[in-house]
Amino acid sequence: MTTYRPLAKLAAALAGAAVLSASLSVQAREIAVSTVLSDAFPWGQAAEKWAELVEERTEGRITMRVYPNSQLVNGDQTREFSAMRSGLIDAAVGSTINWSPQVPELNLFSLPFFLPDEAAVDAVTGGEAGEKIFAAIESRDVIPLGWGENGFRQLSNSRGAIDEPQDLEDLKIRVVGSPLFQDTFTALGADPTQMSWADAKPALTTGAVDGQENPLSVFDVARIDQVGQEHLTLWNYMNDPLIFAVNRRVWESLDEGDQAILREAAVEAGEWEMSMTREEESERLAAIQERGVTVTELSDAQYQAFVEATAGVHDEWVPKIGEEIVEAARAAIESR
Ligand code: X2X
Repeated sequence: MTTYRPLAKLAAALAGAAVLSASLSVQAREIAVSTVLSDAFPWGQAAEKWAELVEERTEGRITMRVYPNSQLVNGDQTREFSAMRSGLIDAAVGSTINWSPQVPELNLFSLPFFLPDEAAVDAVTGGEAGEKIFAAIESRDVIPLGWGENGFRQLSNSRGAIDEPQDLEDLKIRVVGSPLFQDTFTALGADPTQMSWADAKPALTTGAVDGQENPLSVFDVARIDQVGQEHLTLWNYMNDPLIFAVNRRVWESLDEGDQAILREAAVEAGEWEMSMTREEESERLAAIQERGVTVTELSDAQYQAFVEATAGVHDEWVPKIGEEIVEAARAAIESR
């Protein structure tokens, strides 16, 4: 019997090596996905959904690990696109606002009072303008795969109800670090201050700023009412779509099958997140009102006064966005 022992050992060693090499060959490829908001928010949930679908459909070959709170860019959300372009981060579910300093075409969505409703947003993202915007992103070494939605942005402040541009006079408003926002709030007579989301809540808490603008889901989940923001104006002045995207080199390292899985999963995760976000809007508004926040809605005439006050922002920004994209978007909105 003893003569068999070395053989048995050898067999065991070989079996062990086989198991080891099999496990190495199926070792998961990891892709780092950046987001600004965590999965407490629909935005972070969109990224998690993407990761879940990809993991499932690649049978664990690809793991997409989500890094929320802009941590891969040290909190500086307006550097997310450059970091993805250079390959410092592999992928992101990002906001059109945060990427607009590097992709001027994305300012389309931030043009004040340009997109009147959800159908308009869908007509733009789903049509020729959306294709041109995806081409603009791709020309900068990032592959866009699908759309999601942070939502229509509403205005809050600690001072009083706002229903006309004059009410914004000299109010310090926290805005994202994107130049168009500086122009919009300056045109409205406010005093805009650019800062990251990470700095926004502390600035609201100390009263360093009087107001901010964000979608209802963000106001609700981040409990912006708890930092003195008692007045909320529903003015739907712009929509902030999200884009699922991957760095070009990472994309090209995947085979066609996995590329298709990533793309389809992004489209599905985006559709799932958008319909959830839209359905939840009215409940969120009710919850915000129950916490004692005064909600102001605008009459047509009041809305028009804001449109007129910001008309100059369009004159300034349409050429930077590109006339063709703006025209394609306008046509899509009209025929929605
Ligand atoms: O910073 C913001 O306001 C946020 C969270 O909405 C974005 O990242 C655009």
